[in-house]
Amino acid sequence: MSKRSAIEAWVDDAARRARPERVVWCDGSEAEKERLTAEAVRTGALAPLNPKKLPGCFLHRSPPHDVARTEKLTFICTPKKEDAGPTNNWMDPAEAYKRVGGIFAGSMKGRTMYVIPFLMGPPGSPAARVGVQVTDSLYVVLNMRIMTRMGNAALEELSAPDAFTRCLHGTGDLDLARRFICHFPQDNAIWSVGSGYGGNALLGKKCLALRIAGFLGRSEGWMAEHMMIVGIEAPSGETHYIAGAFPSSCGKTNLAMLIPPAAFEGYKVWTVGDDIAWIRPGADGRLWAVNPEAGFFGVAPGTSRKTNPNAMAMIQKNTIYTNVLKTLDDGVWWEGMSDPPASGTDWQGRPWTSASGEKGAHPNARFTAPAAQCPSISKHWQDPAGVPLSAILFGGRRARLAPLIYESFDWNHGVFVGSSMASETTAAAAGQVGVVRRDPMAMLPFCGYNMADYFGHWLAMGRRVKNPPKIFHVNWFRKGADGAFLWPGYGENLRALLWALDRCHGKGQAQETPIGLVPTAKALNLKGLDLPTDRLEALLAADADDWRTDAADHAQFLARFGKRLPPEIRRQHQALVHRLGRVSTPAPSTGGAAKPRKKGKSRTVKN
Ligand code: OXD
Ligand code: MN
Repeated sequence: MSKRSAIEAWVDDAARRARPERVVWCDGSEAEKERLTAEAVRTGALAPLNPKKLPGCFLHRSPPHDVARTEKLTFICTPKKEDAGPTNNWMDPAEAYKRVGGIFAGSMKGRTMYVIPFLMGPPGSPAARVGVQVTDSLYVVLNMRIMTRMGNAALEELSAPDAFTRCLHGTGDLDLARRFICHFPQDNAIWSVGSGYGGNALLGKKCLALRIAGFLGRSEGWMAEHMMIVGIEAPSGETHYIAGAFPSSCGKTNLAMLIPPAAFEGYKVWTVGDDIAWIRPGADGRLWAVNPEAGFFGVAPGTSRKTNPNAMAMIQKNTIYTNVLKTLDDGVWWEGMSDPPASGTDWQGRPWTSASGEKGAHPNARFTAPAAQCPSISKHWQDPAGVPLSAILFGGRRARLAPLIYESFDWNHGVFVGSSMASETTAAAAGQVGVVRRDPMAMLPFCGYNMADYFGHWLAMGRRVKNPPKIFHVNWFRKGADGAFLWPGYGENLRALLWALDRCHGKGQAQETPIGLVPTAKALNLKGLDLPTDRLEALLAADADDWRTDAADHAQFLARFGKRLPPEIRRQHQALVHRLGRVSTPAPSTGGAAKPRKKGKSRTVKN
């Protein structure tokens, strides 16, 4: 059997189903990029932008109902429903193959089917995985070319003829009633029809690198996480790495590319990844992370020279812009980038003026740019071994409740803290924006199996390594009584990261509270920042009543997993409740009384 024979057989099968006029294999070359880009411009999938201002950049406009991930139409198709768990949509695999296969059948008549071999992870890395996607969308091909190592480079990494994820994609008629994003973890396969949007259609990203990889990682002893990875270099030249899980559109890209505040001369911040981390135990007893992606599919609105100068520098060339406003000189603009132009063409291709009060760009408008173009890209971003993690952050968008930063008592408590994550929903997924929902480890939409087992896997990973990273929770989005953000965010977030690294090195003052270890007011380096004491106190406070309410809500969420919930998570919940005082734990009991920690003596937790 030749190395490519299993791929060829699978592609033949896909072509028999979709019946395209022609099949084109992508090799990933520059010449191919030129050819396919010209073709995309000819067919209208891409519009050229000003080649002097934005060389190699193009604009794509999506149909208005295909601009975000559609979580309601995303399914985990395991033979047993309980293996998908209560937080995923489930479909029986036979039914899913039949339904999606029916929509896919003949859907490429008169069109081209592109075959995209792609590699997730650095070439030569034991962590890397090969996928093969077929698609009829040139936009998808050109995005996959940026986001993955596409073409021959991927085929060279195939370890065995069958060792690839089968990624079947067709745009279909884009009708929501005929849109399905189905995952078959047991078959190492993904079938997606009816959408051309990033997270639904670039199958290497959320579908493979999180849902399928998560399933594989559980049986193989590694983790696939919705995390950015950043290196902080101290003036001494030492660099320490932090991975951070935040829900979509909550600032992972900005955090991964942050510029230290002026008072932190000599510090450098290095970007390893902005969205996904594959994490495995190293021989040295630490956890090591690689970024499986090769590009950044970032949220444009809010990105500016002030909030993320590195991203702005990165996207001046070879970038695909999706659903942004086009200016009169064929440049791009979005809300939060700069003062608005007087007029332009909005993300739907309609004439727009700044006086209209309408959004020029869609709130989930995106840029797709090669990681290598990022000025802060780490020299280790493609290191086959990855980078060793000192700390893991969990963070949500929460106007109340969570302090700026707190440290978990230990790994198991950290896993519990991750399980308690909640955040306001954003425009990255279709549906209502701004509603607080539980989003454990920022993986609610991306966990490819029962989330109770996922918590169990996290607990097990902690037992496997001698020196696990310390786990922290952060919240850049806390608001004061006046509704304004208490913390300036962006580059200033480095101050919290440095406290976390201090804690990893046995330094940094903390006070023990019922929720975890919160920095003392003096422990954060606030040099050069004008932050009144009452604001700092408000930022670091944990109101016991709020936390009791939250603990009750968390308990309800955990109760959905029934007996499958690891007893340790339930024990952690009981221990938190005990520390907070008064509030019951409705999750079903399997015995094993909580081992209470001694009650916190903090001033900041108000009882
Ligand atoms: C993304 C998302 O595109 O999380 O990264 O939606
Ligand atoms: Mn994401």
